[in-house]
Parts: sequence; structure tokens; C-alpha cells
Amino acid sequence: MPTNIDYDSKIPNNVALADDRRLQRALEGWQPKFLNWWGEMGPELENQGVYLRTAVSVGRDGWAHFDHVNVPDYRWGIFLAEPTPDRRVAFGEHKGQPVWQQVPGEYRADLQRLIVVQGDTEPASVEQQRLLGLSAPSLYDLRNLFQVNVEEGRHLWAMVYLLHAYFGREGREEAEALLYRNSGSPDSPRILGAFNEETADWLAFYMFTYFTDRDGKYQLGSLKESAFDPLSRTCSFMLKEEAHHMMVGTTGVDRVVTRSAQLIREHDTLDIAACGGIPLDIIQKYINFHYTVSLDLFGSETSTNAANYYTAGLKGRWQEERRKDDHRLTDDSVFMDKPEGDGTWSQEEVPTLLALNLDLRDEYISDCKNGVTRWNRILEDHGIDFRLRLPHPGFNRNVGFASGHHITPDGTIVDEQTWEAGRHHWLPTTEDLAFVRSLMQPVYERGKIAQWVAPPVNGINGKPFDYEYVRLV
Ligand code: BYC
Ligand code: FE
Ligand code: FE
Repeated sequence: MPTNIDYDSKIPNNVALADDRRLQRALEGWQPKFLNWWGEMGPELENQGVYLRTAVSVGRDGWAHFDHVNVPDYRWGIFLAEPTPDRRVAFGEHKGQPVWQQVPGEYRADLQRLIVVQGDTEPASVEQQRLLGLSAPSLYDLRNLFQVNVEEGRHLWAMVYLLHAYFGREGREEAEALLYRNSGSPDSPRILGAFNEETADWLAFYMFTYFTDRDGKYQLGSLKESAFDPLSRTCSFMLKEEAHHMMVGTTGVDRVVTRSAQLIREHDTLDIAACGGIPLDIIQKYINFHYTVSLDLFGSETSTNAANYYTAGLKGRWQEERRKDDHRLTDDSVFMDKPEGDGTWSQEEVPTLLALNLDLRDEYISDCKNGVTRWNRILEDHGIDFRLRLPHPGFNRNVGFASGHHITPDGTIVDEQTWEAGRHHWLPTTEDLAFVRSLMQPVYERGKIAQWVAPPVNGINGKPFDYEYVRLV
């Protein structure tokens, strides 16, 4: 298995595509359809080159090369992390057996389903972010948007490769359908809820890359544990790219909070809308929204699907091999909080196997808390008492136990009337969204930045903030 990537062939890859002519031809047949989709649904905004990183190796160091690239000429390819010698199934009923290089017949449908769901989110996010280039706060941000978009496009390639290589005709049909469904389409929407929401402004983009890309991190982390080795290896490499997406989110929100804090100090008021800043209560509402739609992506707290995936070895837990238990979980149970019709919370004991979506969600939640701690430190450093927080996981949910209940950000179960009276305090209103949109005037001059966000502390690849990250027409 070469670490280096073959860039001479039409589709860059490190999977020896040239040795499998049938597969190569099939993927070369899909490639123009992908490029066509990219042209129609990919980022708007003409430019003459973006300072992008492209993967050149899957090894530990120096895996990426940075250069100005004309975006439609980006070399999307198929990159799998290096195989682990003698890798064994780490959990479930096949624990200890060699991992699979082919798809076992009995798990074909489930594996295909997982790969299709994962693959569906990648192009969906590109569609959601399609217009953001028209209102970027700086060339640095514009560059990051394009970087995230091309890599989400590559993540689609990663899943399409698996579908073509291992799932026959059905896999090829699913690969076509991934380009056919569209975010927000009334007739053929994307599969998961959060991927049909709009990402209409840059605060939403930072929140999305913080909260929703982070779901990606946890889902990919659990698929990386899969006994189906090609899936595991492709997810390992995707996770490498994913780190940058979350950096964009974490530092993006940092920069908005920093700028708002500066304006609050300067004008000695929390009401900074009039001076072109984003008030902290609007930032809180954005957190409430993006965090809770991302919680929905973990599925129900109890799930027989998740139990079956685990037992079969298809999808593990976050850092499965570091867990100190039998990795089969057939005799264990956990307690979980459940809202009741009478307005109280009860505790229910359920088999651990059924609660694996909740297990992953809990890992995700504790990671999300780190961002809030950072953002509050910025407020503290500016001498501001306001604190941001994550709402209760039952708030604003459409999937799982809490869907169908009205739950406030502090976890109180309330009636419909109370909910309706409170929701404009908790979730972005039409006016809030319109206000944030009104701030989104593009700033395309080198070294300049919009007034509602602070510049980044570090540039990309050691370049300064005023570097020509994007060459505009
Ligand atoms: N919306 O047993 P349950 C990323 C369906 S993000 C609509 O609770 P399960 C990225 C579910 O399919 C990571 N439907 O769910 C981020 C099931 O349907 P069936 C994406 C939903 O199966 C940013 C039924 O409800 N990757 O990479 O345990 C930018 C019962 O559900 C939703 C993955 O998600 C929903 N939110 O878990 C770019 C990994 N939730 O089977 C990219 C692959 C559930 O009864 N997916 N349903 O027809 C999975 O592991 C699982 O499918 C889920 C759901 C975790 C999503
Ligand atoms: Fe992705
Ligand atoms: Fe991502």
C-alpha cells in the first residue's frame, strides 16, 4: 500500500485504481457527474485561485501541500489511511477475528446504509454553504470556506469509492442518488434533518463547523472502529481533514465573541447591534439552535439499529479500544433521563447495547463544552459578566425521547403555551436572522475584515492575515 498518492491518473488515489480497470472506468464515469454537481451546487463566487491544501500523502507528517488552485481544478481523490497490520475486530460478536477486506453478505444492507448516510451529509454541507462566498468577512475566511467545501466534496468521493468498489450495482445507484438529493429540496431532501437547514450567514457557518462538523468527528470516529477495514481506513484519513473544519468553527466563534466583547467595552452596553456587533444573546440563540439540531444527528437515545451495528462489528464506540470493559456489552445496563407526560423527568434502566447512540452523544457533549469554556474565558478577560452555555439536551429536539415534549434550555418540561411564549428568547427569531444577515457585507480587500468579527490570531500555513488567500477576478 503506497503512502504517496498517484497524481498522474485522472482520479488521484492510493488504492491502486489503475489495477482494477472496471472500477476505474466506473469511477471515471461518476467523475463528470460530480463535477457537474459541483458546478451547479458548489460555491458561488468567481475567483482566480484559492490558497488550498491538497493531500499528497497519507503518512503522519507533511501530508498536505499548499498552493493557489483554481477551485474547479481541485484534484478530488481517494485516500485511505495506511492499513494496520493484523488488525482485529475490537468489539461485538466477532471480537478478536481478523477484520474484513470484503463485505460479509449478512451485513451488506446495514453497511451500505451507514455509508450512504455518511456520504449524504458531505455534499449536503456544500449545498448549504453555497452562497456564503458572496458575503465573506475577509479573504482568510473565504479561503477557509473553500477549503472546507473541497474537502467535504472529497469526503463524498471517499464514500462513493466504497459504494463502487464493494456494493456492486446497488452501490453505483446509491452513488448517483448522492448527487440527486439536495439540501432543503421539497421532493428529494438530504437524509438527516440538520443537513436540510440553511447556513445563511457566517455566524451560522462558524456554529455549523463547530457543532455539526463535530458530529462528523464523532460519527467518523465510531465508523473508524468498523470491522470493515476499507471503511475504517477511509474514516481515519477523513478525520485528519476534519480537524481543520472544527478549527474554523472554534476560532470563528472565538473571533465573533472577541469582537462583541470589544464593542461592549468600547460602548459600555450589551446592546451593540447599533454599532454593528452581534449581541451576546443572539450568539447564545445560535448556540441553542446549532447544538440541538446537531444532537438530533445522534439518533434516538435507545436504538436497536445502534445495538445491531455494534454487535455485528459495523460501528463501534468512540475510542473503543481505550474502553475498559468486555467490548461486547451483552450484560451491562445504564440509566438514562426520560421526560414524562406529567412534566417530570424519570430515570430508566436500559441495556447498554441499546444506549450506544447516547454514549456517543455524551462524548460529543463533553467535547462541545470545551468551546463554551473558551468563549466564556474571552468574556471574562474583557470583564463582562454574561456567560454562554449549552442548553439542556432535551431542548428543541426533533429526534429521541424529548421530541414531542416542550423543554426549556434549563431542562424544565413546560406546556405549549409556555414554550411559545419563551421560544423567541431561546432560538433565533426572523428579526435576529435578518439582523445578522444585514451585517454580512463582503470584505475582499487584503488585510481587511468586517466590523462584526475579530481577525484570526494565526493565518494559514504560517502565512500572515493579509496574505492573498484568494485571488479574485
Ligand atoms: N434525521 O435507531 P435510530 C458529517 C432515522 S455528520 C432523519 O434512532 P440510528 C458532516 C434513522 O435513520 C456525520 N432521520 O437511529 C458534518 C432510522 O431510520 P430507519 C454523519 C433520522 O440508526 C458536517 C430511524 O430514524 N454520519 O459527517 O441508530 C459537514 C430510527 O433511528 C435521524 C453519520 O450519521 C435524523 N437526525 O442512528 C459534513 C454516520 N436520526 O433505519 C459532514 C452514519 C435517525 O428506521 N449514520 N433517523 O429507516 C448512523 O450511524 C445512523 O444512521 C444515525 C442514526 C446516527 C444517523
Ligand atoms: Fe466531511
Ligand atoms: Fe467537515
